[in-house]
Amino acid sequence: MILRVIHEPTAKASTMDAYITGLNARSILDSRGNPTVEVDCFVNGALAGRAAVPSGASTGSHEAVELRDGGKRWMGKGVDNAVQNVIETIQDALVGLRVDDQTTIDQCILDLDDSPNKANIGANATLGASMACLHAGANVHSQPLWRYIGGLSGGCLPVPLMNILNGGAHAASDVDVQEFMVVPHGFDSYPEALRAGVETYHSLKSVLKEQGLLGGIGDEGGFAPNLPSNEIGLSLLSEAIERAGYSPGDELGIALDVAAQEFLHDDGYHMDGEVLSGESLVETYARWADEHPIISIEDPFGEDDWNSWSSLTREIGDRVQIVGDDLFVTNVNRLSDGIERRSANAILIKPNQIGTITETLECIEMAKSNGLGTIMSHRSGETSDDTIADLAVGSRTGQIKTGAPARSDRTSKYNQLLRISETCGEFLPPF
Ligand code: 2PG
Ligand code: MG
Repeated sequence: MILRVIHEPTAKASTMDAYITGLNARSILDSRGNPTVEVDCFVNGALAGRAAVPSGASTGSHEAVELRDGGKRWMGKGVDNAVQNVIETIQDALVGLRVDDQTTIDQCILDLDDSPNKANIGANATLGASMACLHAGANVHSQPLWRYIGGLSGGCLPVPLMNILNGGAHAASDVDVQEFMVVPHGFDSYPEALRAGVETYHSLKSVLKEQGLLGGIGDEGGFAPNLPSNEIGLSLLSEAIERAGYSPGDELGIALDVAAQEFLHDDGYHMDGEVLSGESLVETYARWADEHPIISIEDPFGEDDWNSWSSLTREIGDRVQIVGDDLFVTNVNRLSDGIERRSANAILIKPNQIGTITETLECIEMAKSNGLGTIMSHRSGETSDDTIADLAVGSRTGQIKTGAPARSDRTSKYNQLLRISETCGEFLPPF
């Protein structure tokens, strides 16, 4: 038992003159070595908030647009135009606004781009500015970010969905399923849950080593072996959970992100060397859920295959969380369609899919008020920015997925949640 002195701000800094006086932006590197946008927000001439934007690999086509420069420099992935848009256009619009009025800040950003998907300014520019202002707002109120976001509702630590075996677009292996995650839901606190997930990660390493399967690491820090079939990945996870001394199902469950859009072709879903229809994939998932401790399946079908989604949710939605990522893209319009069609019973929340904090929070609110589960999420390309940890706690999503417990782009989020757990004890896994 560690006894510690709690250092929480007691006096409130003066917020009388908390106005944005400037923004700065630059291109920095993300975890895959690609450029991404970082933004600074100045209040009264002093740096008050900083944020960096993540980037996906298996991106949904309905996501807000990530502005890339194209051409030869940085293999076309430069973000100089997005940086320029922050420094000129967005800064012009925000200087003079109260930094703690996030709704107005985000509305002013939205007013700058009349395209339906932020294609003119770039969602990487808008999210960088929006998040930097959010940090600055918390700072001028001398509040931890999660508390600033949570307000009177306080905060709740999320259960981590830890991606310990990587496949699909995140690995150079033959595994079709993108993410095999362990979910330590049978524990009393976030730190204990995290420890169980970390121990399982290390156990998986020894299981893979024994079977001669230990090779590279995927983009999110998980192991990335070639496997005879996708289902073997499920068995390996259960073995790792048991090897770590835990009970699969009772203490740690398995969550998948199939990212099926990545292997959907004109003739059907290409999985395990076969071409499957949506209907036969429904049967496959139902069988997997019967035979393995699966508690959550994300993106089981393509982003516009609405009927297969509804069919799976009808079939196993009473016992398995069915999560829309590419399907909903953190967009309230796509989400309300899905609610009407009963396509899923949970949503993945990625701030950069939509491009501002206010829209992200609105989407969480819509999901919750319609009884859907909510999972805050990183992207496969990340930085050390840990904003999503505080967002998950303050907006009480209940779940977070942020990769393996390895590589500092992933552990920065898990570690921030450890810090938050020193003052926020609520932990209510939804499983
Ligand atoms: C996903 C994410 C994060 P990417 O599909 O859920 O794990 O991957 O950022 O590549 O879209
Ligand atoms: Mg996904």
